[in-house]
Amino acid sequence: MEMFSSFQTIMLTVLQPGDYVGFTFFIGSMAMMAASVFFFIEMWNQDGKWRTSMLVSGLITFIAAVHYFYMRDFWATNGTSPTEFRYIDWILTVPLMCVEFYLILKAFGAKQSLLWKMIFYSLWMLVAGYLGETVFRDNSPIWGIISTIGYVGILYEVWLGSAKKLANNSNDPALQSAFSALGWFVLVGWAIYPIGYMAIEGSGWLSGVLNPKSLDIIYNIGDAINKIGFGLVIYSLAVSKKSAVA
Ligand SMILES: *C/C=C(C)/C=C/C=C(C)/C=C/C1=C(C)CCCC1(C)C
Repeated sequence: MEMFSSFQTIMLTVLQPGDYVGFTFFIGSMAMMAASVFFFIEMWNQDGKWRTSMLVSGLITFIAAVHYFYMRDFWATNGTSPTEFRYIDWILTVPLMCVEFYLILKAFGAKQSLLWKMIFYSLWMLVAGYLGETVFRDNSPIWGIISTIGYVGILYEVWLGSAKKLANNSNDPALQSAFSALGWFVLVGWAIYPIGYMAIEGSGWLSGVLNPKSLDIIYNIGDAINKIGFGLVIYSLAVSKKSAVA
């Protein structure tokens, strides 16, 4: 009996039927890993100047894959949100997504100041979000609003600011359509996260409506869409630019 109950404790750390959060952590880890293999291998089939962008796409999904392995175990062991791993992942991968914007616009005159501005906005957004989910959890809406200022800063750069102007002036239809696809990911795909944040138990604006567990499910769906989607946009751009020689 003694042995059986400790066996059960071990069994609890694997997937249980009905553990939808656990499922999405598991699927997320596999999807991120598969996407990384794809981007790392496909980068060698692209012209040289696109390899850095492809490498960054692979790094984004690879960093996420490693964090998903940890988050999956953390969830299975504790049954609580792996907030620290989540934000460590984001603080590495979101700035790398800003790097993607910079890299594809570099040939059209993007300056490093654009990159630093976008990284600054993303750090602002994520630090405020982390504080709202941890230390100041009772006041999560206020920190969510502070965080949204950083998000709006990124949106401004991409939809109206200097990044948009560079894309418009590029006279390169392939670049422009990739840029606009990335812009839609930031506007619609990234807007998934604040919805998850509003599920914070107690103080979240939607905490009466959403099950607290939906926070991680929503974040996991957002990550899969955005990280793999971003990489695929870069991949299609690289493929469309491939010189005709086989
Ligand atoms: C790969 C990870 C990505 C693209 C993460 C993006 C995260 C966000 C856009 C988070 C935004 C938030 C707000 C705009 C307000 C509430 C707090 C956050 C951090 C969830």
